[in-house]
Amino acid sequence: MPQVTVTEQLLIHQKESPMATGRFTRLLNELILSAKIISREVNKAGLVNVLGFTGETNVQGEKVKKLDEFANSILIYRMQRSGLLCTISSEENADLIQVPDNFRRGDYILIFDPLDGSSNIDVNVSIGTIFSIFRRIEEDGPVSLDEVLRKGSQQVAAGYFLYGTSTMMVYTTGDGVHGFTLDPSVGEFLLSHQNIKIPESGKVYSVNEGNYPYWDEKTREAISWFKSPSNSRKKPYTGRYIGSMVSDFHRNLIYGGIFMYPKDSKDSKLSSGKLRLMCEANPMAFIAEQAGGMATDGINRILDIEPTELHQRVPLFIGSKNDVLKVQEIYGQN
Ligand code: P6P
Repeated sequence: MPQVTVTEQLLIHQKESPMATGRFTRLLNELILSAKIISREVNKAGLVNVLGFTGETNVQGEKVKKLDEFANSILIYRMQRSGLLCTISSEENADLIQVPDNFRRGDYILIFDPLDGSSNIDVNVSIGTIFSIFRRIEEDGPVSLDEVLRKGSQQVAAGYFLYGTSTMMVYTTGDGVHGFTLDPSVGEFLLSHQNIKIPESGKVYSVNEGNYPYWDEKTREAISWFKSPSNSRKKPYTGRYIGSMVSDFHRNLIYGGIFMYPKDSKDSKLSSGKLRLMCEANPMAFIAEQAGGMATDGINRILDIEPTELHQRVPLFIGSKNDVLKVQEIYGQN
């Protein structure tokens, strides 16, 4: 099978887009280089002193691990200098990260979670970088928060890098979902999963059952359905929960299934769920829909949610279409 690199795939897509200027291709290539650097550090985390905590906490109130900080700094450093962005938002930073005046600005907006699943870093479980790209509406001048707080349906691209048994890149630009696997011997991401489609119904459900005491009745009913022998499959789904959303999502994307992080009453900060709309739910929802799946907050389509805050959280039910529809049906029942 001819080896197609992600850069070749981007150039093919660029040639097919009459308005393409090459800037978008360069933007993704800058992201790819950042991910290769992060992958190198993640894959030797056990060998050098990048484990453990920096002693700081981020805007989410979570302890920052050294690899979190490293990934965040690599992405900010490289993307600020790309000349392709007008502003950046990171899950680790409370406010927008402006492009310094001495760097050229572009018309793209980049939102990312630099290292999702970072609580798993010290135990060698897969983690990932998630990104979401918008094109600014205004032509020039300072970028307002309103220009960034856009519905997920307006993304021009979204994807993730998964630092697992191999390093993968999965992305969409609205023309299907494609997966690339890093061949470390040549340092290139090679096309390994062309036009990924998620099975309409899955066999796997992913949720943190430890939150059961904090769920409302509808949530308990929805999750119990997947565990019931009288569901539409006439047997319970298999439970799989890694605790790293990129990893859980990726398995369900390939095999079929549903990932759920409902709202719970455990912590007032998490009363709308734990996952962030802009840097986690939106990009993954774009990918899920492009692969034939669905993503809702239990009732509303994720990509239709009008953001009001940069780090707002949403309940998330994402994956195989029929499984997400079942959740929506249960929440919609009176
Ligand atoms: P819990 C990682 O911190 C993360 O944001 C997701 O990657 C993951 O799915 C979730 O939190 C795990 O949360 O509460 O089950 O440990």
